[in-house]
Amino acid sequence: NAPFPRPVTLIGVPTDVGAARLGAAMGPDALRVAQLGPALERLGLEVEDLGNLHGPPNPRGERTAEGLRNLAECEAWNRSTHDAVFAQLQAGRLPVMLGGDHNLAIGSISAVARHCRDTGKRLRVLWLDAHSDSNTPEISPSGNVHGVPVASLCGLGPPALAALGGPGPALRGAQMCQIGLRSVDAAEKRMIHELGLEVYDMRAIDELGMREVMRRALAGLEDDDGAHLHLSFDVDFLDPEIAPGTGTTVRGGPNYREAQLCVEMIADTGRLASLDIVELNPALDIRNQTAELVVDLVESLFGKSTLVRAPAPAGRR
Ligand code: HAR
Ligand code: MN
Ligand code: MN
Ligand code: MN
Repeated sequence: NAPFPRPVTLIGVPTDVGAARLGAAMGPDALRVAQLGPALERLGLEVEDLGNLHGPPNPRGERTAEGLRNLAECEAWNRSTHDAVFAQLQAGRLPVMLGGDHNLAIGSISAVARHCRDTGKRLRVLWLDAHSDSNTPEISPSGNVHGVPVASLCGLGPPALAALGGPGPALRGAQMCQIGLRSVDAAEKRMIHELGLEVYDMRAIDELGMREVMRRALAGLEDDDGAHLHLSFDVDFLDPEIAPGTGTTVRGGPNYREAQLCVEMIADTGRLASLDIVELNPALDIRNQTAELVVDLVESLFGKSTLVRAPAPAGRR
């Protein structure tokens, strides 16, 4: 019973400056090769592909005084991402980031938060990931920016990143729900509690099942037509047996059916309004199977596997 979704804009963000390994910069094209746009069009959506954003190459820098690698490059990529996402939201469209490593979520989510502040929408962020990405520069074991976007969005990060969407934190921790975690650093665990994130790790999925986890994660959304749901989908959320094409695989993730149920239940809320697809690394993939799996899941996210749904409003096909 999801309302017919708004038009979609694909935005390629070919960056790996936030990651330890090269290759995620090829993610946008792998998703295009796997026919993401045509797949969404087959569902009756209007889709425009803006092509790729431009930004600096990866200097593979050392940690600087701020504690992070490639900070200036990450700032540049996130600034372009922020501006592109904000413009699409203002135009009433649903932006889909084709990543790119997870550092780009700082730009996309800060733009979404700004849009929600401007329009009085209630923002909920779902973060599907094997990792929490809640390190601060001080506690990050690696200095890689894809490990710090959550803390940064909550105001704990270098101003270059934390203030992208305007002054003040983009998010309160309680607005974010993380699902699928199974690799969290020791100090990062304390940060999760400090930030007040809602977390369902793999043990919660084992004990409660994906259905109950998603029921809790999505509680209240369906009935709230003032809600904006942003999904940040890190490909390493998925079990490496089905999704080898990503830089930091961790065994013991959701299997194919669990992943389908997860995105189908998100589709049922009808509130999805922006999406990041991140950490796809074609250099590590096998015949583009991970990109094809992601396209399959994104189809379900936009209602493909829903058997009974309301007809599209008049004037739309
Ligand atoms: N927690 C580790 C760090 O901060 C690894 C984090 C990132 N890996 C990702 N992000 N793919 O989800 O370096
Ligand atoms: Mn809106
Ligand atoms: Mn991540
Ligand atoms: Mn991850």
